[in-house]
Amino acid sequence: LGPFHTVYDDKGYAYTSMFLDSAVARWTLGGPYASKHPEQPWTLVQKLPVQYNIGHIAAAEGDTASPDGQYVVALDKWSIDRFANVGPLMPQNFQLVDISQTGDKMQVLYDMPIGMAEPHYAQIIKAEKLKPWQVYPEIGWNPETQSVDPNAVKAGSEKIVRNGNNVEIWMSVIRSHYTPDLVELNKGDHVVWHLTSLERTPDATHGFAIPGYNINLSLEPGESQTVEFDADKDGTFPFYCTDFCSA
Ligand SMILES: [Cu+2]
Repeated sequence: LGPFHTVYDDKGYAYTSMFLDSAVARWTLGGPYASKHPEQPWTLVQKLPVQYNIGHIAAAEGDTASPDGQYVVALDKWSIDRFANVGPLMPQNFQLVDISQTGDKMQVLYDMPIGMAEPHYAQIIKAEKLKPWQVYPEIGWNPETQSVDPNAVKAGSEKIVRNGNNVEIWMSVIRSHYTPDLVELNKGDHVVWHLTSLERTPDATHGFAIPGYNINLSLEPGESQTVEFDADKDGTFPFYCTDFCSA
């Protein structure tokens, strides 16, 4: 009952999410796919219970011309009694289903609670298809323009320039240190603050927080960012790295 979505494998089976049944239905395709499985074409082979009320469903490489056929993930909307209850909001539940054997041998291998909104459409692709950057291509990279930011600084060229009430800061960021590490402003100044991470080490992310001004940045290795604010409060305001590298 309650069929929602259908995905495919490499053995001529289709998998349909059954919302009201809380099940994954495996059924056979016909035509050119009829010889890939031992059963009759267009036949229900197995209804595997999942916990609970599955909406979307994803098969490994399932939307390509060459599905992988090893795994399906059931994206279940409700978990109810599956995990320790910590309040009215219970987690969604992703379940990894082994579909590697033919016939009625599907089984749930693993539960993964998701503490956020209802799981919707998802894809599973081979990891080697992803070629992510580990650090930005050059120091001072602006991810919005995909180029080196004109306000990026190199080590040694950091500076603070005051022009009347306008103060512009070019700061570098590296493990355990911001340069400059002291910035003096007057109440009423307009502040433009450029930050450049000099890091080339993968995963060496730094942060930059001035809690007194509600400023909170994440600076990935090599990234450059600019933040702008009006210094409208008296006092001394600490700034520090929220990735806790001691800067
Ligand atoms: Cu840091």
